[in-house]
Amino acid sequence: MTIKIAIIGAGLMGADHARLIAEDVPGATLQVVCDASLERALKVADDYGAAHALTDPLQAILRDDVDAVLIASPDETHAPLSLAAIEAGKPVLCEKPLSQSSEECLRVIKAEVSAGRQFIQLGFMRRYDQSYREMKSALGRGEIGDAVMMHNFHRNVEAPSNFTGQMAITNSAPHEFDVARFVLDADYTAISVFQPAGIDASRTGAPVFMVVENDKGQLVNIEINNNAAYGYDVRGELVGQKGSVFLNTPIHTTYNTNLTATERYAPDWRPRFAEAYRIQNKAFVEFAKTGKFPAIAANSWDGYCAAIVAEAGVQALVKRERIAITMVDRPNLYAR
Ligand code: ISE
Repeated sequence: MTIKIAIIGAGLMGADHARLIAEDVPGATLQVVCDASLERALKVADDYGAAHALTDPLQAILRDDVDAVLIASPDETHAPLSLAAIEAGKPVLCEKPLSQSSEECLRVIKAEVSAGRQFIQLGFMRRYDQSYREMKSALGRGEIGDAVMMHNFHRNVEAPSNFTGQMAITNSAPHEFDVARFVLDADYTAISVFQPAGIDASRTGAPVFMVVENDKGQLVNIEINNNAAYGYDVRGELVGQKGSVFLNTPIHTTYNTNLTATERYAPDWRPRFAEAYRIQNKAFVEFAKTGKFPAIAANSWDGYCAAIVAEAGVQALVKRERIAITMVDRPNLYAR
């Protein structure tokens, strides 16, 4: 059985997912590419051999020749399109965040609960990254004792021009919110957000430093710096009572010239997490085939958990105070 996929959004991520589906994921065909710009949809459809290019996402979701939907359109469209796909009974791989509003995530959760099954696999691809997986299993095997804290940093070369100051927390940090929750297997209870003095806080992508507390009493700190200039750089360290696991950026080559050894950084997240995206998308195709939700993938509940801490983070930044995080009860559909 071949799963026919409609990709909604033909920007940076949509085009990358189209390439992956067309070239790297067996058992799936790129059927439709949909984008608000027909020109962009046609280009990506043409580049990766999709049968159709459209501009109306609802039409793409409802087509009889589409079995599954991959949402890579702007953040504010993720939840409405996910709801439309749930109504059409089609599985979705939705780019993060599910929504920047926890209320809206709850609407998606409600729709899945009423349907009695999960449809949404959320694109927190770092769960599939080898380094985070090793970190999690070292903790599980007891090699570093009980976890005490997790340090994270997440740097981009330059923030896109549409980035607002708060998007460091609502668009970039959700990766860390999710992956630290996944590694530590704990929920968040409070967040504090700091901004260094001497920066232009109105500039898009101004840096933030967060400290998040969880219900196991562990501390997670996260630096987001979207204008780091030198390269895409994501690292972290899980600190336990008996040791630590450091997350390196995989570097495949060292260039030796002019008496100097040089290692290069990726320009953005696509090469850094290429393998994680590939495994994630394969898991999605398996999910679309079997209806069995992939074991380690993020779901709508995880999307809600990331959104609620991001919302509290924005408040913490605005009010300059520690904000407590309270969550609704987890529905049985998402029981661990
Ligand atoms: C972006 O939206 C992503 O998803 C990238 O993975 C992340 O590194 C970047 O900071 C986000 O803004």
